[in-house]
Amino acid sequence: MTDRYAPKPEDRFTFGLWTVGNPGGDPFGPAVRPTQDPCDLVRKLGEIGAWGVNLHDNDLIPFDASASERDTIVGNFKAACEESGIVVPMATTNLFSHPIFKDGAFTANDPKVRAFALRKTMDAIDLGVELGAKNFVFWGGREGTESDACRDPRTAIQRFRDGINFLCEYVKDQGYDLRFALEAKPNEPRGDIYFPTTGHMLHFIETLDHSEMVGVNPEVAHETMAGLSFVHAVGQAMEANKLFHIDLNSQKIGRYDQDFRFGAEDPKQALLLIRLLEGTAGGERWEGSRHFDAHSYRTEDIDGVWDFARGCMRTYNILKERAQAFDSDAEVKQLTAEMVDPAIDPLLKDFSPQKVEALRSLSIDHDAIGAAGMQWERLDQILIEHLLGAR
Ligand code: GCO
Ligand code: MN
Ligand code: MN
Repeated sequence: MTDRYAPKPEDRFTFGLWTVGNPGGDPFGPAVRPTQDPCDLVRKLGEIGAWGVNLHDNDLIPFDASASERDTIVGNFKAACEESGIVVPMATTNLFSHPIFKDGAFTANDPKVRAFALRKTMDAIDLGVELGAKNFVFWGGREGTESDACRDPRTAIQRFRDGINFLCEYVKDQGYDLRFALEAKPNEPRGDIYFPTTGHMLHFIETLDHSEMVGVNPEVAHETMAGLSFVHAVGQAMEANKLFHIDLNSQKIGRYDQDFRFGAEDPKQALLLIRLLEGTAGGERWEGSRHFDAHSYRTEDIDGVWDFARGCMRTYNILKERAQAFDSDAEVKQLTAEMVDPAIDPLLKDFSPQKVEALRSLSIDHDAIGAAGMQWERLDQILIEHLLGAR
């Protein structure tokens, strides 16, 4: 029997080397799983039906590797990807582990740190392009503070802008076909991180020299940590044509960055997100990678890691089917049908003094409208019943 939820290449599921390779260490205890070889991870990802793998430079190449060591590692990795039919759609750079970055990379006060960050990122861009990546993610994990006495936040923003502008020019100068995706997070590992939400990033992007090359990489857990709606953040990014990449996982509100298996904590929100990405409620399907930036519970061994990875993809496909069922439900269509009023709609945009007059002379029974129920209780119950497989 064929499994209708089995992942297929066209589903575009990707995992980071750092996700399925996460050995389970946390601030209170060491690793509980062995370190896995990146080539073995890629082979296994191919076996379980993923489409691609993403990486930080140092997930593959040790921080202090020589040029010839680097080339050997990259050669073996490319061979493993080809053999497994796995692509590398996204790459990034680790600007948070080495102590040189303890007070930030592009925003650090010391110009030598900022120079080192630019150099390391250019090398990581070269690596990503060599592996075929079309998106390069910036997650400024250390770009923040514990004490804001150390730096004017305006200076931090200007330094970050200088860095991204420089790197956009580098990509153009090399003739690379590569876009940047900026990832926001409110805190952790810093007390506060600059540009804490996707909305902050969307504004910052518009201040760049080459804003057309730069979009966002929103993450479920990060927006949820800030107590915000991920669906709204992704919707705003899509509406602005700035959704370049996405980090899927799950998270309880008010906790540390949990990076749980996709859909584990928030199946209803996950379903609403999939409606947007797949376009089941209207609008075009978003064609980017469905990237899982999550990791297995610390309780698991290596087999548990693959249960985790299969679970992310399977839950996505089950929820996609549920979203399609919800949006083809006749009652849902009727409840959500767009209200059109050809006499009023043209008055609501494109100001003119005549429209002001027309708006003022409209007869609107505010009490009757205010008294009518919206039926969103009914709609949400139908959503829940589709989610639970009862409809
Ligand atoms: C985190 C982040 C990272 C980034 C990754 C790629 O909270 O640790 O989500 O996992 O996404 O560094 O840029
Ligand atoms: Mn992330
Ligand atoms: Mn995260």
